[in-house]
Amino acid sequence: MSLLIDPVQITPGMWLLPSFASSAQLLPEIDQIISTAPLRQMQTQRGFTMSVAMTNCGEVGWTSDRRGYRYSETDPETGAKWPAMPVSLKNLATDAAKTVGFDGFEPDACLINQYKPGAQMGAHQDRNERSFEHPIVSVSLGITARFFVLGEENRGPSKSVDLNDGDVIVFGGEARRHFHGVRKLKASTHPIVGDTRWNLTFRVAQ
Ligand code: MD6
Ligand code: FE
Repeated sequence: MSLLIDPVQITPGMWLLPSFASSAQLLPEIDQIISTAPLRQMQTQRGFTMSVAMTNCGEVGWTSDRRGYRYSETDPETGAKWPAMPVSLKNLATDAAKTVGFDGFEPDACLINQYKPGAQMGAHQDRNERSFEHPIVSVSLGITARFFVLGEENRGPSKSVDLNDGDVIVFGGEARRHFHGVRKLKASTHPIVGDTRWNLTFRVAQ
């Protein structure tokens, strides 16, 4: 499948790989992960509850609570280590990065986001990772969401792209520091995934 992919550059450093991933292949992996590390709606430092439900796989996982954002080796809900990153997921991320010139991408963390209609993600930078030299690879499954990107500051004009089932984004170079987010998800149904959007972001956190 990936041989047919034509990467589209959205902004410098941000690439879209349309239909690079398959929800039929990935959903069973996600189900397995959430059976040991259940989805949860995290609190922000300011005390808001996120509309997106999250969990992780990998050596470390991203978490948020009243003390702030960080990566942790254990799931604060269960005290257990996060489930290992399935090799098939890791290879997908490594292949996507390589397709646009980031060779040797070896993620150690994967944040799994579940969106239901009405969920959104406000503009943010991903900056809890130790280094910005590595890209983030982002896989979208299920119903379509509108992703927006700004610049190094959280203002000014944004660029938007609709992320459909199977679409992969590679977010590296100068884009790695750019603010971005997801507009409120519109209700719709995907034949395999149902009324849900999944987003998996693969990172080199440590
Ligand atoms: C989402 N994605 O698509 C949220 N971050 O649901 C992100 O926040 C993101 O797609 C860094 C790099 C790529 C991303
Ligand atoms: Fe992000």
